[in-house]
Amino acid sequence: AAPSQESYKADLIKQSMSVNALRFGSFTLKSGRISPYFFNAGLLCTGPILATLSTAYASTIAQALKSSEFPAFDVLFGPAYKGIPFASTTALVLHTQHQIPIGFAYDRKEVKDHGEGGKMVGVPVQGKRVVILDDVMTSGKAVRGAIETVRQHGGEVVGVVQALDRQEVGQDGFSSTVKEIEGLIGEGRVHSILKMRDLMVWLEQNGMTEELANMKEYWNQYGLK
Ligand code: OMP
Repeated sequence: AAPSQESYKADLIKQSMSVNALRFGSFTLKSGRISPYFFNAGLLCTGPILATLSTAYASTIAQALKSSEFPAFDVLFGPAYKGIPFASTTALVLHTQHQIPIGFAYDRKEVKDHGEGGKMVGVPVQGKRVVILDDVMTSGKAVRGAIETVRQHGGEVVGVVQALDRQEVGQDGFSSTVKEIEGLIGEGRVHSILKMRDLMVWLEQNGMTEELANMKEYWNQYGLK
């Protein structure tokens, strides 16, 4: 049976910290904001961590299907590069733990002009319902690119699942990135394994008071109102 939500969230936080994929300190983001934490999914690269992460992605997707927030879909799309291994292992876990049979696909950053050619690899998305698997969303720039790629190849994007939702307001200081993306693909169609709030709960439960204080300060400035 699939593990409960709370256990896979705590497992993912602990294991991410153990390989420095989740760090607390001071980091400058793409947006220029100075963040007290940073999540680098590119370091989630051991067998045990892939097992935890894919189980968590698969459980998040299975719940979204169960609640009907995601419709039944055909293809899981993992944008290059970080999305590629995660989409493949998540497709595997959806099959082994949830009996949900889906294909997976990914794109190339460089278009191939020989051999089979093209930008897409894996199960064709043409005429298919597609869920995009993402790592972190801040301004939504990366995920907007992935939505565009799937649409250009004739697929319908029916969901986005991300590892971490930073729950930040956009550059205008009001809008939420998740709401903006849901404006493109439908309400309730963006789900995440972890939210910034989950990290704060974990810090509190584990007595990391200084890190928690910095997180609260950042939340007051850039968190969803
Ligand atoms: P957007 O494209 O602005 O949504 O930002 C997502 C990207 O920001 C990720 O793909 C990373 O390149 C980077 N990022 C992280 O990986 N982890 C973080 O905790 C924060 C960021 C970021 O720079 O905002």
